[in-house]
Amino acid sequence: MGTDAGENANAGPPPAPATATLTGPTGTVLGNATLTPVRNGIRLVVEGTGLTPGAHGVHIHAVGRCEAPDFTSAGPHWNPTGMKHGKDAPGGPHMGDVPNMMVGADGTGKLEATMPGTITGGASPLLDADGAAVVIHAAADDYKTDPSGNSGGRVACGAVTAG
Ligand SMILES: [Cu+2]
Ligand SMILES: [Zn+2]
Repeated sequence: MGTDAGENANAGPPPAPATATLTGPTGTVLGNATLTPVRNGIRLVVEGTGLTPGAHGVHIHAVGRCEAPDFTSAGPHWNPTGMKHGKDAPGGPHMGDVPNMMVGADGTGKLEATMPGTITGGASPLLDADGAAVVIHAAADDYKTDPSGNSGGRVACGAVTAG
């Protein structure tokens, strides 16, 4: 008591993460994602469960709409800079391209990556008028085949909600 707020004057609030709950074709929850603004971009953490073991392509898609069962409503990969798909492709990658998620025998996996861009604010934020979605694919992303790295169907989708 009696102290003022001066000790916190330089701290500011921690950046609020944006979040997504990923569901499958029948509405089962298959994971969650957090997107946190960091100094050099966006820190993405995706945790999956109930998935088939192996590598799964994961991307940020351009539209925050997840209509089962195929989730084509989420649109193409987030690509405000007009690039090709994949870090190993000439003219790549999309800003929404991130590494594959490795899923273990127990059906769970975790992906952590830092991607460029801003969640809100700036010239082309992730959360623009039509939002954005996190999508997990059935197969591995080969990091070079346009437009989606040959990663197969969309098995889980979650619209990103601002923090
Ligand atoms: Cu995708
Ligand atoms: Zn892509």
